[in-house]
Amino acid sequence: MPSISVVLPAWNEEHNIATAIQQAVTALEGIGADYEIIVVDDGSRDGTARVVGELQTSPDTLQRIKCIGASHPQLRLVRHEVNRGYGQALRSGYAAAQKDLVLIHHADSQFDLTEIKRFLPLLAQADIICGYRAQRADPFMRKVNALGWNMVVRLLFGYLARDIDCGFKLFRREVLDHVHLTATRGAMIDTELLASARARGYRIAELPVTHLPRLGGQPTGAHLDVIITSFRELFAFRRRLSAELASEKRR
Ligand SMILES: Nc1nc2c(ncn2[C@@H]2O[C@H](COP(=O)(O)OP(=O)(O)O)[C@@H](O)[C@H]2O)c(=O)[nH]1
Ligand SMILES: [Mg+2]
Repeated sequence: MPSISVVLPAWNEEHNIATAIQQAVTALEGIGADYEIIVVDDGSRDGTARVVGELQTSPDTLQRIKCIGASHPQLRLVRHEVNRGYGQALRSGYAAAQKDLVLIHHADSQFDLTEIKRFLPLLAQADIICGYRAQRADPFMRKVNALGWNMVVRLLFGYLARDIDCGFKLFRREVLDHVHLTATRGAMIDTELLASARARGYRIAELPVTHLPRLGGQPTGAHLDVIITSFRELFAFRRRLSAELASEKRR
């Protein structure tokens, strides 16, 4: 039975979060997993945490989440008092994860989580399974940004994956014990995970995933300050990774 922590970062997603949780429940029950869903409320100013709290206390709302409030609840909420950014939201979720595998899920439901079925067999040959959006359902400028980012990452780290920031990833939790994640806002977190893990010998596999338009609300990943932070962190990480590997070699 797969044992999976779903990490679900959410920032002002009160209209989407219940659907996203329900989708995770359906997908994980569909594969008979032992699972937990960790919602990281990243300083939302809307009712995101309230909706999760309601789902935790009234199991009827989500009929299939059964042991809410018990000693081993499946739906967990981690809160940031103020917004800290996508990278830190994922890091908080990773720190809370207790199962053998970690699955990233987004609150805007741009992925079809039932495709997790196709990820599991790849664990025989890899430690990190990275989806790629064969047909990306995002605005044109967003795709251009992504192309540029992927090219820069490839220049700095070599080939890691075709769609580095794809939000549909599954990996062994033990990978987190061997990498040092520092990303704050923006896209760096995925590069940091993949490059750090590969440098320590972890294997990456890829497969195409369906990508759907955002369920509602606004994406914020392409704001200028987020892009600038991402590049600044990326170059600093390139230098730090070399230093980390050199010091590990000396030990
Ligand atoms: N962009 C962004 N997303 C966040 C943040 N904190 C948590 N999230 C969540 O991360 C997920 C991905 O965000 P989204 O804006 O849809 O990114 P995109 O799909 O790459 O455009 C969503 O579930 C957000 O609610 C944050 O500070 N910025
Ligand atoms: Mg999105």
